[in-house]
Amino acid sequence: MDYMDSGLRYTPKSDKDWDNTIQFLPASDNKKLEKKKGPGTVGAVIGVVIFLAVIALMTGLLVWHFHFRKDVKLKRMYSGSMRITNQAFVDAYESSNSSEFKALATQVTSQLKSIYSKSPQLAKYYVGSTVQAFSEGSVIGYYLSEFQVPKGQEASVDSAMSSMDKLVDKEKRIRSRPSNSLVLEDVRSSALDTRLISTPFSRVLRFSEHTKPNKIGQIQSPGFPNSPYAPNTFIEWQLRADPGNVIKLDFDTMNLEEDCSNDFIKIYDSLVAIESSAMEEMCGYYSPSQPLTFLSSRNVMLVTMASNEEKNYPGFRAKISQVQRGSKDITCGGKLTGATGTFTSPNFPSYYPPQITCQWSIEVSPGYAVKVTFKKFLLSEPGMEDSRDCKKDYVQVNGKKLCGEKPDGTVTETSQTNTMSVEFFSDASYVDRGFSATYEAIDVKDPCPSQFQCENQRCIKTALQCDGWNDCGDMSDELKCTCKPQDISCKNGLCKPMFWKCDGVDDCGDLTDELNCGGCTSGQFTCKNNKCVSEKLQCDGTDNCGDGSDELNCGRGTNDAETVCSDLTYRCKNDKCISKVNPECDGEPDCTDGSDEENCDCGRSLFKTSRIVGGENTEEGEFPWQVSLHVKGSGHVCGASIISPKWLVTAAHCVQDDGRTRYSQPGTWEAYLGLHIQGNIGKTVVKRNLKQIIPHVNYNAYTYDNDIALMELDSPVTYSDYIRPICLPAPQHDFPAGSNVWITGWGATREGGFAAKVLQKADVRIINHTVCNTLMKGQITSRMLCAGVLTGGVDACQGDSGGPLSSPAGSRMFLAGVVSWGDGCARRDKPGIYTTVTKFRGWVKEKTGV
Ligand code: 4AZ
Repeated sequence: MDYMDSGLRYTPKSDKDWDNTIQFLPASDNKKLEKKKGPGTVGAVIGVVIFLAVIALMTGLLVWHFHFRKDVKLKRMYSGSMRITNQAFVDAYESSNSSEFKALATQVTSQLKSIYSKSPQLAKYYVGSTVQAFSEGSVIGYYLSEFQVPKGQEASVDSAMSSMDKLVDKEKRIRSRPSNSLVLEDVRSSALDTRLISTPFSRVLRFSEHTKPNKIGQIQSPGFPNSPYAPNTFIEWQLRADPGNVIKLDFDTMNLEEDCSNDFIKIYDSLVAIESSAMEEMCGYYSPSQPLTFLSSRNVMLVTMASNEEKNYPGFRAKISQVQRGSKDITCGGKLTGATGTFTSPNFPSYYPPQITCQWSIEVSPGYAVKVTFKKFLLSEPGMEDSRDCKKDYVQVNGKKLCGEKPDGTVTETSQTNTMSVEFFSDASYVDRGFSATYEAIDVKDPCPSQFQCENQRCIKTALQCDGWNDCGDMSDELKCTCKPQDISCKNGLCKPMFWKCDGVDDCGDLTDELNCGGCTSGQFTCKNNKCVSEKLQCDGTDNCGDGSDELNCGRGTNDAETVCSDLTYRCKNDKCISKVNPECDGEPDCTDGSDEENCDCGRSLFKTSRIVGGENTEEGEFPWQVSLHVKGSGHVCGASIISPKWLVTAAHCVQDDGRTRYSQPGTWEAYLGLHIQGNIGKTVVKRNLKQIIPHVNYNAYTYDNDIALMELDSPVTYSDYIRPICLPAPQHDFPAGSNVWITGWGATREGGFAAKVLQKADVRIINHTVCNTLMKGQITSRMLCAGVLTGGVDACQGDSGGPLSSPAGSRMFLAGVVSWGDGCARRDKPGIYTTVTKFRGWVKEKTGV
């Protein structure tokens, strides 16, 4: 049968089938294919040689397969804990050198082996276990188990380990137990943090401490505070307290590398690093102004610290003490009566302990209802940020569960009767700062007496309703408004203050407030000076507006059309003017002499930029032109910007003498370039003394007019990834109202607050000059520029002065302003005021040549 013709295909099933089905194609010339008869001995020798070669090859393969080839196996470590209920704790168990410890540890390891042997997945790969510690209750054992798992099998081993409790049950049932075997309960285990296995630590240190009643002990990273912590080091501190106590760990310094995948501290409610008992992981810098204390649920705690090769920071220091269970730090709940009151999660504003349950019963006078407002609400766990079902830590009010992180004061709950029950629950892993709440008795019929009641049940002053601000937090005070005559009536029903009209910012959200600005009719062009001219006169070569704005952006093709010079046009080196707005360093040669693309090695950083008050940490090198100006011996005082290898721009008010310090003298200062974190003077940082300071002669110390100064470094710096200049804008550079700009600095993170350690950035918008002058009661000169967020909350503050207001254009940043002054920080309707750099472009050139 011809298989091809029949359309069938044959799939061999066995070697035997092959034999039966092999067919040879008929040779076209049988003669040619016939074996030639040759000399017999030569053929035999060749045959023997080939045979021997095949045998040698097969032997080699067998030796390689059985002797050298190894399956790729991965070391997998699990940490765990178990309660041994038929043993009583003796003090000797605290020391791993004691014979008592060793005897019990041997029993635990042999029992673990027996447990693992009940699981086919585990038995195959099990290597061994070590007992790490014992603690009270009856006896709790902490262990590490090692497995060698073939690649790809990790998940099956993880899953078998996660059901350890079932294996323990199985063992209990199957085994004809010897009378002295251990009775185990609460057996828990989880894979050890991979960072601890994959990193080859060059040093591993272990400390143990038993706290004493009424005594405060201390733990700290080695070398603290004199030297940074060592690289590639893993350290653990096993902390114990007397039975009936819990451990309090109180950090006074916490300053590690920002990236937790490199250096981190992890705290456990256990004596081994078991994920299900992890309380918190920390890295980066924590401000000492915020308390940072942790409480364990029992009398043990483990603190671990790991560092990698690079970037070692000062480290940490923490006090350790024991707190009796039942003392006021850790108790919570109870009966609350009276018309108003407050209550908080235990240890607030620091972290609540794991495994705690609290219940408050609030009762107010009959006829009234209970209203609870959470002023602070921080109950987040890693990975649970978006969770709505509150499976981990939660607060339950009137049967409704609340969890996660909520903006201050936005969570309010009201009861139907004069009683309310509030429960708080924290599970075994991860803790947060918790909550603070107030309660009050309210009249159900009039829950917000003489106030406006928001949909989220908050009460706000009636005057705040329909004022343009979202005071309720849910916008309910700004909906269904009949606007006052002095307000803008947005099409979407919102009312906004009239002074926001035509400020370049879409305040209504539907652009109503930015329509018809300038009042020109259709067919007319609105000039920068608000004059109206016919659209036909645009780009006709004549300045019809009177300010040249109708002759801007008239270029066609690559080279922008040269035009009549005005205050708004860009002047090339050859004194020809072009109409393109902001042509400098935009990558396109616009001047016929190419001068608009000269000196353009500026304004670029390693990073694309995607709290200062309301800001966030910058990446290292994100704002490489930012400089920290230190007064020698007293630290950071002002910011500055690099404009060339030798020159910095700062604020004139930073360099004014006062009674005690001669700020005007170069010798007073040192400039830190390439700095990211105050105090961390790494390899990327360059410190320079100053050669001269040139404040603007017209600086007015009363009005802050002309608040700009230049600083010459004593020697030029070499640019690096962390040190680069910002672009100086041409005098005509346009920074339109509403455009986004960046403020950066190490200044205070709230009005009257502490300075930031890590360089902060915040995104704000340029505010219309007229609007700003109204808001700032006529104090804004043409040498000042306003930027901020009028709803408040984001601003430069004390210590940011002199630093840059960086404006993105294409892939570069231009120095739009110098941080100068403001009415407080981040206040509503009070923007930050900056020195307008464009007004001083000629002065900078004259003084520095840049
Ligand atoms: C200052 O004192 C300062 N909110 C800087 C900026 C602002 C306020 C104060 C703007 O350096």
